[in-house]
Amino acid sequence: MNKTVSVLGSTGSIGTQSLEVCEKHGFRVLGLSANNNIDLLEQQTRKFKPEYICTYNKENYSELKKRLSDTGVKVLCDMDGLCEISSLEQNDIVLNSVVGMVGLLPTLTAINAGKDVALANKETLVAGGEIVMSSAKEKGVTIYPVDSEHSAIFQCLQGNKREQLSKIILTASGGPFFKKTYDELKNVTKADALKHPNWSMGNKITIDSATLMNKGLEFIEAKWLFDLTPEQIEIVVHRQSVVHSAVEYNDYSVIAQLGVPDMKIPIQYALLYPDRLECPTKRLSLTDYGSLTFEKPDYETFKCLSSAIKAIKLGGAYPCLVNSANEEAVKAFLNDEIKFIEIGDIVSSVTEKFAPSRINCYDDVVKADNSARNYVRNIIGK
Ligand code: MN3
Repeated sequence: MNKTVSVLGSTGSIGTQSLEVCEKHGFRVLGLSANNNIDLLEQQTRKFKPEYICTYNKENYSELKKRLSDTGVKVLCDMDGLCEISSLEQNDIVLNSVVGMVGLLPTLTAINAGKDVALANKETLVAGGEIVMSSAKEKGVTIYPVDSEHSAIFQCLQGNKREQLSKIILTASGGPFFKKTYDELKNVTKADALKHPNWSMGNKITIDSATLMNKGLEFIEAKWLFDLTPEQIEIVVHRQSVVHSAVEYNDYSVIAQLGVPDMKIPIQYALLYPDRLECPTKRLSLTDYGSLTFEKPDYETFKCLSSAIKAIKLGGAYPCLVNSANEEAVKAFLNDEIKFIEIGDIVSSVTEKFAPSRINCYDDVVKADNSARNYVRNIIGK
């Protein structure tokens, strides 16, 4: 396979797995970026020999440049560096697995440069769905979903008529606190929240899986990616994470995508589309599982989930506000400034406290993002 790929967020969980896929299929790696893990970024640079690397955190710039002075790599930093890499002419596809709102501008820059994007950054579509999808359409760029659920839906759409789709079924693992009551959640610790039953992921997304915010964000992403109404999206708790999501058509035939819970499968599909070649993972053995279960989520206890759905129904800046408030609340929880249960309380107050506003351009996203973060910092008192 002769493809040229840049991976933003290459030292994270998705980033490292993406590089495994690139290695397996002999892709040329053109650009890499990291925030703070410069040890791993250095190793990756020596192994994959990209032409450009970027540290988002400027403070690492001179150290990284010094360490790699024996190589020919061009070292960049900051948002400018991320955007330079994402718009490089030689890119066939840009895999964006940056964490948080930081990922939005590099996605928009790649799209404007006419580059296809393999998207693993949730905030891109949650905060900027309207502007991202309209620029992608305008530029004729394809956004390949990397998240397992959206990849599953994308796979179930192949060979069928999109206009004959009646709804999608988005599966959720339920996280470590499935079936717990609001009162029981009052005393859970950081260690409890960081233990995910099926997937091993970064800290931010692991907390989002525990609050079910992750599924709320995926609900919003699905709406934008597949041009659905909120009423066309059903969330089902499926503890085994084997059915990665499904699509129902007008004849009530439901097509699902299954596989072991390993992100390398959806990453590879996004990078190799439409090809299906051997993936560096395990095969699914249904008889090893024996039974698969499906249940309804508890929208009252898991307030983040209901708030995200409410936000996308209200539209405008609400999805962005809810997302940024969540990012700030999760940061505070990981810093031991608030309790687990407070994340949902804070996030759910956003749709009540903010007046409706529109998102017409990137600056509107930045404005909404700032006001939601200030709102949360005020509540916490920092
Ligand atoms: Mn997912």
